[in-house]
Amino acid sequence: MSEEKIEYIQWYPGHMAKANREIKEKLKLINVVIEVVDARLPLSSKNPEINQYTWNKQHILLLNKSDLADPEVSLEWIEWFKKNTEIQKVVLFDAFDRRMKTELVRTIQDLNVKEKAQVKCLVCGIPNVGKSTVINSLIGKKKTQIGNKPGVTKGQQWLSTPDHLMLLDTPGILWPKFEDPLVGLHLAWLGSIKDTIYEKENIAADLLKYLLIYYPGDLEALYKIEVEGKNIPEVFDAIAKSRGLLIKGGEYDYARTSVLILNDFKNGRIGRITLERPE
Ligand SMILES: Nc1nc2c(ncn2[C@@H]2O[C@H](COP(=O)(O)OP(=O)(O)OP(=O)(O)O)[C@@H](O)[C@H]2O)c(=O)[nH]1
Ligand SMILES: [Mg+2]
Repeated sequence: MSEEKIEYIQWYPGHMAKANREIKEKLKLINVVIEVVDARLPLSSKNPEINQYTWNKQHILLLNKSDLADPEVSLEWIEWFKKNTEIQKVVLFDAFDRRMKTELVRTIQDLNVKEKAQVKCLVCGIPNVGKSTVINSLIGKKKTQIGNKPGVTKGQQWLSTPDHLMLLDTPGILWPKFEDPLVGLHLAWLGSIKDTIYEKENIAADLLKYLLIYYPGDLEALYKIEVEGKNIPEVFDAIAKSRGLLIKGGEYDYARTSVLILNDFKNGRIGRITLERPE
């Protein structure tokens, strides 16, 4: 296993361009744009093209999955977005927390929009950040399909909430080119990119590199290993050994170990982790 290999990922399938066009067609109806990003990588998971939707709307940025993110770094990000962007409301959110849901409804109702009786909100963002889960939370029922992989929502759908909000659920959209290769890597970690288009061992090794720098204690606790003084291939071996992931002949099974590490991150089992910090 090489420590140096960096994978260059691009993913912009045709259905995303179509979803983008369909959102643009609906914009005239929309009062509020609720842009959902993942609090663990709030800049990489923010689609720059969404600025085209928001310039003449009320704009709420939800840093969702905050329960999986490092709480201290999340507060730094909230301050950063408030200082460096024009976004009206920047909100730390956990789609499974009812108190946060109540606060979000109040935030939406307090916005300066004309049609107060039935505020129409576009819920948008990249794949797998929790858009449909946020909608279920606002409705208080499981009305939309969710799943921890990209592309679960296939088409637009209007849904109404008991608080008289109209919410438009939309498919996750990425943008045609990630200028910075790190963005593609980050989105693979989040499960926002189809996992058949990249080499899992490289992506998992890159993730380990960051975890070893910022959260070595969490790795040690989850996998019951010691990382002190170990390089990435050695940590990989230690995890495979600890979990008994071997192939015939007694060698470590890197393929299964990679999937294990990537799934543990995606599902928040490693700990509360933020892998991107404000400068
Ligand atoms: N821990 C945690 N998990 C969440 C949260 N919100 C959503 N999830 C999980 O994230 C995964 C993706 O959720 P979805 O709501 O399907 O994401 P989406 O953005 O609608 O995804 P697409 O429709 O594929 O674009 C699911 O496994 C959810 O259970 C949250 O606040 N915290
Ligand atoms: Mg969805």
